[in-house]
This record gives sequence, C-alpha cells and structure tokens, in this order.
Amino acid sequence: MSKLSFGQKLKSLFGLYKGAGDDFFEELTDALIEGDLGAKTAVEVVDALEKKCRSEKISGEEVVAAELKQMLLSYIKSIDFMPEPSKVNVYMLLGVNGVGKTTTAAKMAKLYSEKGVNVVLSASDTFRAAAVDQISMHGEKLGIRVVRHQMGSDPSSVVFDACESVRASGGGLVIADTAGRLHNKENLVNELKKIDRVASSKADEGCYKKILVIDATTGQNAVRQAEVFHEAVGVDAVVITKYDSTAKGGEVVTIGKEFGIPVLFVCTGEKYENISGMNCEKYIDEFMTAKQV
Ligand SMILES: Nc1nc2c(ncn2[C@@H]2O[C@H](COP(=O)(O)OP(=O)(O)O)[C@@H](O)[C@H]2O)c(=O)[nH]1
Ligand SMILES: [Mg+2]
Repeated sequence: MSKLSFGQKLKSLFGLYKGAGDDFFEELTDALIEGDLGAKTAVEVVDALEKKCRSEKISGEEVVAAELKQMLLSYIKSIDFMPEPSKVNVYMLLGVNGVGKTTTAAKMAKLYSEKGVNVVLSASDTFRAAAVDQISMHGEKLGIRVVRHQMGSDPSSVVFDACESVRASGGGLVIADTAGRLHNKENLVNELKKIDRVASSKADEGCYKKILVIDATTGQNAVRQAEVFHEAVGVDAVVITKYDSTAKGGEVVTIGKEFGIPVLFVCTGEKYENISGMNCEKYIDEFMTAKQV
C-alpha cells in the first residue's frame, strides 16, 4: 500500500491555497504540528505567514510555499567543526538513552580520522559494562584508540585521561561518549556539569564542543531534551539521528528557533557511512515536499 509522505501531504495542501483564507492556514498549522514542529512554533510560523500573505496580497500557491520555506530556513543553521590538530580538542556527545550517542561517536571518529585527525574515543558511559564494550568494539573495528576505565568509575576521569593521552601524542580529538542519564534528576545534572568542568579545563581554548544527539523520530521530546541539556551545560550543536526512518524532522526547526542551536550532522542509518553534514536548504525541501516514509 502506498502512503503519502508527510512532505507530499504538505505539498498537496498548498494546492488548496486560494488567497488568504482561514481554512488553508488552519490546515497548514495542523500539518506542521504533524510534521513535529510543535504547536507553539507551528502557530507562530503560520500567523506570520498569514499576515504576510494578507499584507502583500499573495495569491499563488508557489509563492506561499516559497514564503514558508524562507521562514523555516531562517530558523535553522548548520555548523561545521574542525579540530585543531596540534591542540587538545574535545567533542562531548550528550543525550538520553538510545538516541544514538555511541553509534554517532564511532561515525564521527571515523570521519575525523579520515581527515587526518588523531582521534581518541573516551568511553565515558561507565554506567553499564555493555556501553564500554560497545564503544571498544567500534574502536577495534575502526582502528581507533579507546580510553576506558572499569564500569562504575567516574566518567569525568575517563575524559581526563583521554585528554592527557591526546596531549601526550601532540594533539588531536577526544570524542567522548556519555551515559544517557536521566537529565531531569538534579544529581545527574550535577554529574554532567562535573564532566563538563573537566572537559573544559583539559581542552584548549575554543576546542571544546558539546554536541547533543537527538533522535529525529521522537518529535517534541527532542525539543524538551534540547531545553534541559542546553540549560544544564549549554549545547553548541545537535546531531540528528534516525532521519532514515519515519522521522519528519520539524523538531529541528523548533530547536533552532527556540534555542538557536545549529545542526552539525544528520545520520540516516546504522552504518559508519550514514552521517553527513547539515544542508539546511535540502533539509527544508525534504521537509516540505519529498521525504519518503
Ligand atoms: N536507523 C538508525 N538507527 C540508528 C542511528 N543511529 C543509531 N541507531 C541505532 O539506535 C540504537 C541505539 O544507538 P546507541 O548508539 O547505542 O544509542 P545511545 O544509547 O545513545 O548510545 C542502536 O540500535 C543503533 O544502531 C541512525 O542514524 N539510524
Ligand atoms: Mg551509548
């Protein structure tokens, strides 16, 4: 059975536009909410769009679609991080359980080491033995060194050692995996802050980045996670995972709009190669027209 993708639905909705009429904008609001933009953002975006359509007497569906695209584009930003090879760089991956932190750490390790960067993986999810094994397995497969301690040890001491090791070898990049701790518990936020303090004191100036991993299939939950982590330690960029599945992707617009956090990578599968830089224009085009379910 063929099913219209969200983007195809949105596209066909524009066919109903006959000038600034209420029905169209209401339906557009619903469609954007369905696309994971969140109610607040959807209403704000559509209000602004409707105002513009009225004041400029916009009547063509292509023009309205183009206006919406520009508006959505204005909220999202891409960013590209390049480690400084002779310095100690730390990219810390944050996020709740299961979003894809460990997988993303491995993908990024491969990506940066292929660019000639000396990469060390820091197995800082010390809460479960399986987590340390999982990242060690990736390290072995990729030929990338993994700094690990025993399960249950202090995650910030793993980051500390990984940084020392990188400095001793003349510089490079520590990619730190972390536990998907329940970020709303005060003690766990404190622990996050402790790793953050260690990483920022060990990394050279300007070389420490906090990267929040979000699962694109979780919609507005991802927005709430961004809020909590951003408040706790300040997030420099997000990586979107599982964009290969039924994810619609609207939460990225909301994260950009509400918190101004840019997107570093988009991941579209479990393989090491399934990671690419963010192309905002392509992302919004897919959101509005093309992404298949
Ligand atoms: N389809 C898909 N699966 C992914 C992606 N990234 C991670 N996964 C899977 O999501 C699950 C959780 O990933 P993991 O890295 O262990 O998450 P963590 O708990 O945040 O470290 C694993 O089964 C991964 O293979 C992605 O981009 N697409
Ligand atoms: Mg993990």
